[in-house]
Amino acid sequence: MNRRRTALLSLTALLAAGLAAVPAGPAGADEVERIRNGTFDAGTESWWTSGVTAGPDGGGLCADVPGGTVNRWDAAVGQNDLALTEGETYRVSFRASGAPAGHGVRAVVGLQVPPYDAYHEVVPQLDVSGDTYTYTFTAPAGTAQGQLAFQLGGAADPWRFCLDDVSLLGGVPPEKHEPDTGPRVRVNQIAYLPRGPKNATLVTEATTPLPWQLRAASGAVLARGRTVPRGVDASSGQNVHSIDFGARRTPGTGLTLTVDGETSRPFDIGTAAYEQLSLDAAKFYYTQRSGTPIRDDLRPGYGRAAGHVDVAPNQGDGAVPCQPGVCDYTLDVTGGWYDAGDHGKYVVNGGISVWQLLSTHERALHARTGDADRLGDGSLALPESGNKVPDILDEARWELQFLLKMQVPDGEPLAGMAHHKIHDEQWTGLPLLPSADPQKRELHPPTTAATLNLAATAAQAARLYEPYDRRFAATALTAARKAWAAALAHPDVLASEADGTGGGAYPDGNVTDEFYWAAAELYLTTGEREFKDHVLTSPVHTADVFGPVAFDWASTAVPARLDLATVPSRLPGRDAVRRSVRAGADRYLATLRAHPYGMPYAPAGQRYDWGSTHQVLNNAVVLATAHDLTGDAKYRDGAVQAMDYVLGRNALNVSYVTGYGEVSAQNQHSRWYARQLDPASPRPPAGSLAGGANSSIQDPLAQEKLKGCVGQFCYIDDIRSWSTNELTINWNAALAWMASYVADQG
Ligand code: 9MR
Repeated sequence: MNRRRTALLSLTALLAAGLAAVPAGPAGADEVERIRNGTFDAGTESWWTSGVTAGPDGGGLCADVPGGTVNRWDAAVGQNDLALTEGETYRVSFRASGAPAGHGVRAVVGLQVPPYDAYHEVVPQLDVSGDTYTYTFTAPAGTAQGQLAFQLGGAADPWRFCLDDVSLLGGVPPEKHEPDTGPRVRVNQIAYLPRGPKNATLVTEATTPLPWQLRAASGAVLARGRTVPRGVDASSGQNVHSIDFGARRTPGTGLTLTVDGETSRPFDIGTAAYEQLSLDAAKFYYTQRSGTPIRDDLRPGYGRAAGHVDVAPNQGDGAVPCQPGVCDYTLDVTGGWYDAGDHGKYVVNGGISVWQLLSTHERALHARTGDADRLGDGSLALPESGNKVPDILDEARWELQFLLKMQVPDGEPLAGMAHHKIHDEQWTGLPLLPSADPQKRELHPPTTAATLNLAATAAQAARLYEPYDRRFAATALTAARKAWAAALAHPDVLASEADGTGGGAYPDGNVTDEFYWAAAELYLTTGEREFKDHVLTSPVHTADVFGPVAFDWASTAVPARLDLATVPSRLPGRDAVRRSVRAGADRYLATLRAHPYGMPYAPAGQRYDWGSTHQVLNNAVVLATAHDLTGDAKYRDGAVQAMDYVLGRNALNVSYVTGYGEVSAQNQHSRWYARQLDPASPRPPAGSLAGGANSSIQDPLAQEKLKGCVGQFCYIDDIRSWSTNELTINWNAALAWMASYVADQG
């Protein structure tokens, strides 16, 4: 299932720290300079210019950049025919200034020929006096047609750019990555519930119990105890102890744990943070919307033009053709959410995301501790707020309407099926606003998996929107039935693993679980015999589906099982379904109890999955559902404790949720939350979940910095690391579900 994105244009930029002015040192023995005439001693020889008036000035080169160009590449200076070797590390450095101050220059090393892949890019802001900029990167591919370009276009007014001392040194040593993991006492940096479990992990060489103190912000000791040595933790390679301070129930803020000479990052005992997190995690979706302007009054700092409406340079999603040879019609597939940090829209991932947001609402309707007002009308500051429909349903509908548009129209051979995905013909670079994407958009072939995702979510929608909009509910149910019939007629049309240019492949070789899921949702909505029979005769119905990873976009048996267990129905044998959920939860509980970091996640060989943070959360969803079903506090305590890992109780001492915790992920891979690359771009909004540790480290940055990493350590908070640090609609859905659940336990 590993997706390669080698042609990605997003192998980019450096941390703000890397922007410091560092003089380029002399070349060492094996270091080879690739730039010719980098000091401009021979005038402009070897350099080209485009869209600017440029010439030698003050020992360097200066360019007068016209105002009013659209794209960065409309005005540029550069050098071609640089030989780059795959896997070799390069240090690129240059001195640059800009007048007036504040203009950004996109300095990019990449291909001078199509598809113009960027191997490394940065957009530093220039000032008038000038600075030296130095970055290190490893070339993901080799070429004799490498280019270093300084792109200057896109400004409204003319400005002047000056450049000197340009160097591209090959054969430099890769930069060693030493994560700053802070104090060795690892806590949930947000909050522990007053009546919930309270656990922490200490990294230490000590092998005997150590005394700990829980302290108030004032320094006063509130509680004391002794650690429990746990030996070497396989998921991190660290020797650790665990700390249990669950006896302390009094709410407080700014608390710390002190042990072994170290003091933890601060945390609260309270519920308020989870109430906020349940909102922020769900608010994430509005700024992922395609096809509509994002209102700055609703999301200050995040307003932007509509993406992929038919306004240049977008080619728009209003009439999208298929890939050549796939179909001869076009579809209006505007709307929906962008999947992640890319501009693609994928039905299978949209499906699981919609299901989990709808389930956040549906759980609140049925669970003892559920509070459906939490995400009710007016809660999420949406354009639709105030329409008397719960905001969470308004948000999910934005994607549902897109999913419906992906259905093959009547009269076509595959009528009723759903196209797998729609995205750019080629990968684009970062940063790039959705409205600035110039690529051609294409529909990819329909698949059985996408069709069943449509059937499942549209069927679920039919029962949940019924009280608010009967017409929409009826439309959804009709589409779901049609999709179901089309999937039965075409039961094994699979997505190609090779279809990963310009967007993710999302291949899934087994759709038995998708059939089961769609049948379950159709049955729960209609009660009809055909769907009941399919559920009862599916091998998935009685299979052990609670593996190390409970569910994700490709594994949808558990979503079906959870809904069959919790949504009222007359399904024969429903008790056995409920017992199976409980048995699954018992397993995650056992994993959690054996884990010194308290996670219900221990993949074989500690090989962390792509998006492991959401896998931890989805396993916790099973625990939470067992609690909803049985009322047994041990399941609640397990579910709640799983949040600790995501919020800071981990080997890296980082909260994977932006804006939550003293140190949190800030640089997730995204084309429009690209602050790390461009100071004019925002960071991801508060409540954005990073994918987290991924043992397969598919991107070149992670391959360079994290080589040989163990489990939890396979993560880096860098925008270039798309395999460990992206943000996505399906991962945030797991966070939204769990944050709501935890808030309900207050
Ligand atoms: O999260 C997805 C992972 O499970 C798959 O193995 C991989 C290959 O298809 O794709 C991941 O999803 C990415 C998608 O393909 C494109 N948009 C960004 C997604 C997160 O990286």
